[in-house]
Amino acid sequence: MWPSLFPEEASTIAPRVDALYFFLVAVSCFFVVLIAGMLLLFAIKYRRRHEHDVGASIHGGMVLEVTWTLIPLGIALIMFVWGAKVYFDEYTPPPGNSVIVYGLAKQWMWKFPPMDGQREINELHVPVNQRVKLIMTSQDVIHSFFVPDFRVKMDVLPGRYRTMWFEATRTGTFHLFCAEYCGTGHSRMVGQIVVMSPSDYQAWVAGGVSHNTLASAGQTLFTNLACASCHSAASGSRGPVLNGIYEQRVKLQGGQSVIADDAYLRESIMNPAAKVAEGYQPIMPTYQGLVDDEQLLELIEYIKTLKPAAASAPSVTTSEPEGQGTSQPITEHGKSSSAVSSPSAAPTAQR
Ligand code: HEC
Ligand SMILES: [Cu+2]
Repeated sequence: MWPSLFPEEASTIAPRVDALYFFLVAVSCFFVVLIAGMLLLFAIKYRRRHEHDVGASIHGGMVLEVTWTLIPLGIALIMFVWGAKVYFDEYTPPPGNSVIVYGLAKQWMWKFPPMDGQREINELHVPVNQRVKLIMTSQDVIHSFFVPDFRVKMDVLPGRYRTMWFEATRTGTFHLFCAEYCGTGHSRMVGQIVVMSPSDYQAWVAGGVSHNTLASAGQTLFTNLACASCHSAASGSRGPVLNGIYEQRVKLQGGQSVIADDAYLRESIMNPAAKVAEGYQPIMPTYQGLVDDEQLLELIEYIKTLKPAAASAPSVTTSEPEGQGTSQPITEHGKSSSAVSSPSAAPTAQR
């Protein structure tokens, strides 16, 4: 629109943020003009004309008072409801398919461990017209992920996962800033988001050197850290089998329950005693200090690829008939046949 004054509108949420912003500016302008105009008008109209003038005494006007209370109240409520709607839409990733991106912020760089693509620093490649869900954490102080052209900004906090999403609407290169003063190198903590056409993106993903994705690195860790000694069907139920746990409701000791999202998986590994799954003893050791943030992401990514043992067969076969599960009749309660499948799910699952 105004290229030099205003960042581009390059995401689906950008026009909505701008509409709200222009509304706020318009309301402010209107009242500035109204108040300043009346100030001038009244100063002239009711100026003192003679030295002995005495102002008229006024005892208030109910109608006037109610009007100038209710109208601004209404306007403020419009701003509140509108703003809240945009805010919640921006920070709640819609369900359904999106490209998942992990981000690690540290003094003074942005790291994006590879999902299917390549390891990136201060640069992130995403496809156009596709939702991108960001799961981010910081390895030291508070940073803030800010892409002005997308109108997205999120504080990135240590010890916690934060999620946000965006959908870029045009290809190109867009600035990424850290928008939270984070130390000497703060001004250098910049990068770029490269939005690519779907075919370019596929080519870029395929160009990843090895297919050592997060999930397969996680699988190695899962073995090396002996997670499997408690978390496999063969472990005699010392710990819960983790297949299919992601985004499912998990019952906890004491009757409560939680959704097993990224934050829950993170906490279960770093601080297992915080929320103990129902029916299990709190015997899991903490892995705080044993795994770093990146390894933690790898483990979580691996856990997400573990398909539920019995229920996966129908859902897998609907998308792409692989001939394996389709020929067998799926009996509703017959778990025995599929229970033999080991948890070594292919880590190439696409979301
Ligand atoms: C000594 C056995 C043991 C080891 C080793 C172990 N866990 Fe656990 N884990 C458990 C038990 C028991 C629970 C359930 C009780 C709880 O929530 O603390 C559990 C819970 C979990 C949960 C939450 C599951 C749920 O249903 O709520 C996750 C995720 C998890 N572990 C991941 C891991 C990972 C990853 C590793 C390896 C880095 C690991 N565990 C190593 C015993 C173990
Ligand atoms: Cu920073």
